[in-house]
Parts: sequence; C-alpha cells; structure tokens
Amino acid sequence: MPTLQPNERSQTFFRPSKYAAPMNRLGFLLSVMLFAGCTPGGLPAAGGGSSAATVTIDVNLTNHGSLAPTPGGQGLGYAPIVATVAVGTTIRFTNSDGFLHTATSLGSATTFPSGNPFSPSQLTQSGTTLSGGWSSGDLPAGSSSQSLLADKPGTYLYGCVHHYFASMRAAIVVH
Ligand SMILES: [Cu+2]
Repeated sequence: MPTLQPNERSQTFFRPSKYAAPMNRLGFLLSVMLFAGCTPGGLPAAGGGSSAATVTIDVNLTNHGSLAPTPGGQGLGYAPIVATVAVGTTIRFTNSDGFLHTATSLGSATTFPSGNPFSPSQLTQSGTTLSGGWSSGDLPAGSSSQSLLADKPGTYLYGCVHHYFASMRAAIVVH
C-alpha cells in the first residue's frame, strides 16, 4: 500500500517552483528587452520607421502666453502651439502650470469658433483617438492626460474649457 513519505511530499511541492523560477526570469528578461525595443524616442522616426512615437504637449498658460498662428486662428497656452505628427503617434498633454487646464477637442471645426464651443461634460476625461472626439478633462497642476492616438490624417483644433476666451487654443496636424 503506497504511502506518501514526508520527503516525497516536500519534493512534490518544491519541484514546480524549482523549474518555474528560471522560466519566470526568462519571461521577465524578454519583456524588458521587448519594451526597451519599443520605447518611443519622442518624435516620429524620420526614416519612416515602424516604431510608434509619443509626443507630449506642454500645457501652460503662464509660460506660453504669447499669441501664435495656428491653422484655426491665433492661439496660446500650449507648446508646441501646432504639433505636427505622423499617423500612429500617441499624444499626451502635461499640465506644467500651477492651476487647472484642459485640452479639449473642437470636433470638426476648421477655425476657432467665436462662441463658447464647450459643454460642462468636457471637464471629464473622454476619448482615446484624435478623430473620435476627446477631452483631457480637468488636468490639475502637474498632471498628464490620457494617451490619444493620432488615428487619421487631418487638422485637429482644441482648446482649454477654462481659458478658451483668453485664446488658450492650439492645433494638432496629423499627416
Ligand atoms: Cu486653461
């Protein structure tokens, strides 16, 4: 009649982890290597490389307070005031200012509307693609928005819900 001896039981327990450990380590190393290989360089690759880039737009009314031309009219408060990126680029907004801002899509507008184009619901974050309608929602000082995919070529106007009438407006051109 076979009985499990204490040493056999402990082997049963220890063998899986003994073999699993090197596998986990290998898997970890592989994912680190893959991640490093895909880390974006900040700007789209000039040679038409396939790696996706991330572009960060600085949101700051204090530091970027001078009017500058955009495809939609004069704007300020974002840098670059016109971000030109390739399809597939990921866009993020970072508020480096000391108070709240938003970066909020103006939809299909081709010039900055003269009236208030925004609604209170746009103080809440929404959207994941530039062509799909989006808002960072309220971005407290020092915070970053969601990632937005530049999914289709076009000119995308946006502005700050709080400071739209102070000309806090800008554009992203995707090609
Ligand atoms: Cu603002």
